[in-house]
Amino acid sequence: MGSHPRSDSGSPPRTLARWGEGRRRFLTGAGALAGFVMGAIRPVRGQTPAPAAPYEPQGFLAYGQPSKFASHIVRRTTGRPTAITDTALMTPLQDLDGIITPSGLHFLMDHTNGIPDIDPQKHRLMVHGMVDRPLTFTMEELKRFPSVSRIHFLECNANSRPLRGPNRESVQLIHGRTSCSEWTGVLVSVLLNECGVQQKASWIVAEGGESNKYTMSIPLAKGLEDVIVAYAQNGEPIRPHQGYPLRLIVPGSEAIRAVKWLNRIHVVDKPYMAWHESGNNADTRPDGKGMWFRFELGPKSVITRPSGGQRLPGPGFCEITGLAWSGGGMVRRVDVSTDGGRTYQEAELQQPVLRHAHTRFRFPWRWNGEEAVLQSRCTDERGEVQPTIEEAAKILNATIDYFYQADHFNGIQPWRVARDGSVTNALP
Ligand SMILES: Nc1nc2c(c(=O)[nH]1)N[C@H]1C(S)=C(S)[C@@H](COP(=O)(O)O)O[C@H]1N2
Ligand SMILES: [Mo]
Repeated sequence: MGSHPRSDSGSPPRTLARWGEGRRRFLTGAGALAGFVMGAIRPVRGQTPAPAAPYEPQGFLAYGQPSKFASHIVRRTTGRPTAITDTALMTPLQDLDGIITPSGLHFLMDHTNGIPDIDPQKHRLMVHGMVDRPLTFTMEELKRFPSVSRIHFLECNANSRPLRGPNRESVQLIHGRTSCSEWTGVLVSVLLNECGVQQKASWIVAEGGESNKYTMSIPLAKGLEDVIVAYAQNGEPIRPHQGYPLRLIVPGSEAIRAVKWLNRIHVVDKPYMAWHESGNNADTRPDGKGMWFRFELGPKSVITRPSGGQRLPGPGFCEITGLAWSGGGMVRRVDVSTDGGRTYQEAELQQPVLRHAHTRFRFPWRWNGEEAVLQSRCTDERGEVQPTIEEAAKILNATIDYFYQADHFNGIQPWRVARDGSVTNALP
């Protein structure tokens, strides 16, 4: 520790240019080896491609950036925030592969007037209320506890609404309020064990560090089951927009519960009706009762490629792929239809399939050049099946034009492939 090989040897730090040279030499060597093994791709003298111009400014090496040719892959907004939301940026699901959303593309929903700029040295998490020993933790103290790293999706209650009107053509702008990350932190159960929860406690109330004290109630049983006080996302500290330095992750639950900039857990014996939660619990069920404190998201899936706004270059093989998830646990199967739901066939699931995580599905398809309607249907480990648009409307007591009022919408999304290869939202 402390010694620095470059200053010991007295040689100057290697420059970007030198690093580039070294790397090109290495690749030439590897290329030659591959040519030997593969036979067919042995480079012929005079035909090797000219070396590419040096990559970008040195500044990019401190923290890597995507290729400038991938600069179109960004979060986007419909430009019309929901009533109590100041910022709504959606994940470009159509441009992503696998199940992990890069942190810089994680969707963003804030009910704040700006992102709090929190110094982790000064940040504290207070756990108090119906406990034997109220405690306050620094970030350093939290990191001394046994940690977990788990892959979980977040999905905003307001995702996938409305399905009609302008800006409803791409999977990003309709369904992009969901993302999936590896979250690292301490289980709430570990912290509560430290504090000693009292017999009569039944809820926890979590509070965020913004000026408006964003507050959410969560059943104690869920808190003890699998809720995480997370400090890292995809291997690095959680980013400021996602809750730096601390946020709650409530697996399988509507993301509104995942309190960012977490600074307080209050152990209580009844839920609060805090301002942010009451505003988001206003839907009514078909029997006319209010749908208070729905947490769990239903089984859901969407085809991300091909999807709205894309174009197939021509008939022939075309893999259909997308994401499935469920608040009910693991995805058990995904079925894909290429005829608007008349017939379905089972898709392949990318392994491992994880609880409360996005699950990638793939389906081999040969497009014959005729009009086709592509859609997917998720079944979760409890056997619950993703509803059609019409079924979802019934469950949520919403007319199809009225989805804007319906949270937790998980109806099946159809995409129409026209004969010219263009893909559009197939909802009328
Ligand atoms: N402190 C705080 N936590 C919050 C919010 C907020 O405004 N403040 N928004 C919630 C909502 S509605 C959603 S959908 C998720 C979004 O998380 P993300 O912005 O990291 O995607 O955070 C939730 N947690
Ligand atoms: Mo949300």
